[in-house]
Amino acid sequence: MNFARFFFLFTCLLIAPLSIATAADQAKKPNILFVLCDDLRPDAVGCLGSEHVKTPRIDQIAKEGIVFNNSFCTTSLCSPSRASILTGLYAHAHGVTDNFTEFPTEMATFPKRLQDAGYETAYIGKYHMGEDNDQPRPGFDWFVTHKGQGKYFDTAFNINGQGEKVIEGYYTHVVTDMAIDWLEKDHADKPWCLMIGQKAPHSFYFPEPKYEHAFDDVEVKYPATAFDLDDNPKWMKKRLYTWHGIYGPLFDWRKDFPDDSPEGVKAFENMVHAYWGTVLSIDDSMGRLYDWLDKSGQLDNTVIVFMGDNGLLEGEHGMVDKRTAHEMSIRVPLIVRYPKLGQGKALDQQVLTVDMAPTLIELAGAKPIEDIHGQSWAKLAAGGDDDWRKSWLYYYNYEKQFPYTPNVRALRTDRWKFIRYPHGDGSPDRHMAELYDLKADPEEGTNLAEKPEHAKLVKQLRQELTEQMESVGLTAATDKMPIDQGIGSELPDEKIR
Ligand SMILES: [Ca+2]
Repeated sequence: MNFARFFFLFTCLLIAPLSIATAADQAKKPNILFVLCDDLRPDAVGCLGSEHVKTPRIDQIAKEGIVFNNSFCTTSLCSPSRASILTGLYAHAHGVTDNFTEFPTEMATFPKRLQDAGYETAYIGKYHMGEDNDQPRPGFDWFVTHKGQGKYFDTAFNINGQGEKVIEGYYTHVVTDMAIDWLEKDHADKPWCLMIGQKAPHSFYFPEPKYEHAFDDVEVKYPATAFDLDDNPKWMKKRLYTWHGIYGPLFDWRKDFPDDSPEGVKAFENMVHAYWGTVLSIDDSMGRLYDWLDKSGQLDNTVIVFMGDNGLLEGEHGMVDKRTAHEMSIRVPLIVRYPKLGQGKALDQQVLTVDMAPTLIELAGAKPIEDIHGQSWAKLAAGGDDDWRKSWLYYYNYEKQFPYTPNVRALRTDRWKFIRYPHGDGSPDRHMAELYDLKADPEEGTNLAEKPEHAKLVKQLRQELTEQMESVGLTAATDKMPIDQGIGSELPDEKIR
């Protein structure tokens, strides 16, 4: 045994008694309620910074739990990010690198590990890995989903593979009803893990009628960064007029496009109002779930996770949608309530989607998945962890179906963000790089990448990015990506919007 391995084992023995779930409290394994929202920006939640969206029930969970101030996705796209949450792996390793790839059924996931540890598991709602597949997936004893994106009203769900059946009503409440029905079943004294995949607040945004006009009086402007693109790579200006730009169709909220007139902001305002409206229903759902746990006496023995799968740009840098490495694209809300981890805390360390699987496995006392990229934040949350990561890799691969974002390889440290745009064929980068000082310039208004005084820093960050990539198995030889064919002006195929 080499010294490093000995030291690792020795350290494990030292910290084992502190671990949250030990053999002694098998009988009290916590339940897990994991609510995964779709495309939810942190600042569309009251307690996470929204001035206008009131979310008292989510705020209550945050007040009684832990708020992660710096929580990120490693790829800002629905299916890859969901697969990273389940596996603890980056997208190239689990293989779901776009929204059309089926999740590999043989892959180890945290729900499978929980099942092996005696948990009863369920998934209800939007799964969205495998566009046309609504059949049950391994790792879940109960499985309800639908094909594709689902609809805000009257979605055809498939319950345990029994066939499609339209369930009338508003999606957010329908899945909450189904979730509570499942919770009420007899679980034979087993601990349980329930994942709810909310559709909201994914485009196209349709609030339920009672919230349709909730924000009529709120003025929404394009963010200042939308008009400040001169020091950015040129692809960002090209994106302005596309499906993913603020002058484009805005998920049908603008009928005549492109429109870069000042009056055009009204369509943008309507879009944002509708997005916010869908979040209000999420808050109601969280309230019902919280109340059910409270009434059934299981509140404090349940790990409640409230999270988003990826971020969403709402006008920042002139963009809508996600995919890029900019802050609002990569930031995801993460709120966790589990009294054993503490109450009323806020953590500033950077945690990632790939950390969820190892964390929940540790909290459940289940068998770890080996060789994954994420790490459990249970110790960090319970009492701190001086060795926690200081930087990490973000990446995204160009999609020819959505040619509005280049290949992205980026490094985010606690202070800096460095973004590269590889061509895809090993030739020099396709676009100018970006560098932001996140402490001085959290909105990423000033690109410092070409400033001579930062040349040395750029070199260092470029090297650190290469090392971060290597740490997850990505080298010049193995990092395969499509050729960046540039920003397209055409609309995406109607079937995949
Ligand atoms: Ca998503």
